[in-house]
Amino acid sequence: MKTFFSEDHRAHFPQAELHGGQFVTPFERPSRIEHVLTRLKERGFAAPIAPDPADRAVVDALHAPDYLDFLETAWAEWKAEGFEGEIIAASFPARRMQTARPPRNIDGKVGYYALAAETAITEGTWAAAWSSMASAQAAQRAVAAGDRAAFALCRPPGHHAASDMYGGYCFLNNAAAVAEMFRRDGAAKVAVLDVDFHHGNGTQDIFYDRGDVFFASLHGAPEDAFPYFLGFADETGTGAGDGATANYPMAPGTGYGPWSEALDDALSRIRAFGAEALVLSLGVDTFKDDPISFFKLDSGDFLDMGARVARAGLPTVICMEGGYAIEAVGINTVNVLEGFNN
Ligand code: SP5
Ligand code: ZN
Repeated sequence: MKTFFSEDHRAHFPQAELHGGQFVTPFERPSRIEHVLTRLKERGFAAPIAPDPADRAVVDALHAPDYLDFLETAWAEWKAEGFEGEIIAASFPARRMQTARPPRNIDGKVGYYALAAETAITEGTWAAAWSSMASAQAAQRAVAAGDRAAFALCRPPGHHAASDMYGGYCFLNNAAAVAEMFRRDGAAKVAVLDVDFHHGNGTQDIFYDRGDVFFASLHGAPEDAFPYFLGFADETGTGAGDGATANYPMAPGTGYGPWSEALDDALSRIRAFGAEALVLSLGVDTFKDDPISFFKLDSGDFLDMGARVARAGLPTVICMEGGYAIEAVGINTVNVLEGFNN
C-alpha cells in the first residue's frame, strides 16, 4: 500500500488550543505524523510519496466559495485588523441569530465560519490544509489507477470541515474530496466510513442530501462528546440522501466488542447500498489512552479493524483523521494498514 504525504503540513502548528478554559499546546500537532512515518518505515512500508498539487475543482465542488476565500485570506485580514495572536473564534451565530450573512469584520467572519473555538488559524494554515487535501487526492488517483488501496497521511485532518465551516482541527474535507473524485471517475455509488472517535459532522453535512454517497460514522455519543450537536442515531439523510447516512453513537467506556459490532453493521449497510469504492476516515482516537476521547480500544484491535474493513472487498482510500495519544498513534494507525493488507 502506497502512502501519500506532504511535509507542508508543518506550516500549520498553532501554539494555542482553547481547552478547559486554558490555552494549551494543541493536541493536533505535527509530531503525531512523525510517529506514523517512523512506524511505517519500521514495518517495511514503502517510502511516502509527495503528492501532486490538489485539483481545485474538486474542492470547489464541496466547499462554498466565500468559505474558501475566508480560509485563504483570514490571516492577512486578522493582521490588518491589528490583532497580535492566532485566529481564535469568539462570537458565534447562535440560536435565533442571522446565519446567512457573513460579517465584513474579520473577527465576525471568524465566528461565522467556525464551528468551535478550539481550532486556531495561523499564517501557514491554508498551505498546510491544501497540502493535506493534495495527499488525499493523490491517494485517490493511485486507487483509481488500479491500486487496491492507498493511505493518505493527511494533516491537518478533514472530517469536521463542512461546506462552509472549520473546526475540530479541520479546514478542508479530505475524505469528502476522495468520495467526490471516485464519483467523477465513474463509480455510481461510494461510501465513506468514519471510524474516528468524533462524529464526522462535516462529511455527513456535505453528503446529507445525496443518494450517491453513503456516510457511516462510529463515534462518541453527542450527549457526551465533541462536536456535540450532530451525530445522533436518528440522523439518516434527507431528500435523495434519505437512508444514506448511518450513525452509531456510543457511550463512554465502549470497548472493541460493541464497537466492532457497530463496524460490522456499518459495513453490511455499505454492502447493501452497493458502494463501488470506499473512503475510510481513519482516526485512532478510539484508543484507550487517547487524552481527549473515551473509547477503550487496544492497539491489537486496530489490526482486526483493518482486516474487517478489507473484507468489504472495495477499492479503498484511507485518510488520516485524529488520534492524540502521540506515542501510540504510529502503532495504531499502521496496525490498521497491516490488518487491511493481511
Ligand atoms: C479530527 C479530530 O479528532 N478532531 C477532534 C476535535 C476535538 N476538539 C475538542 C475536544 C474537546 C474535548 N474535551 C475533552 C475532555 C477530556 N476530558
Ligand atoms: Zn477525532
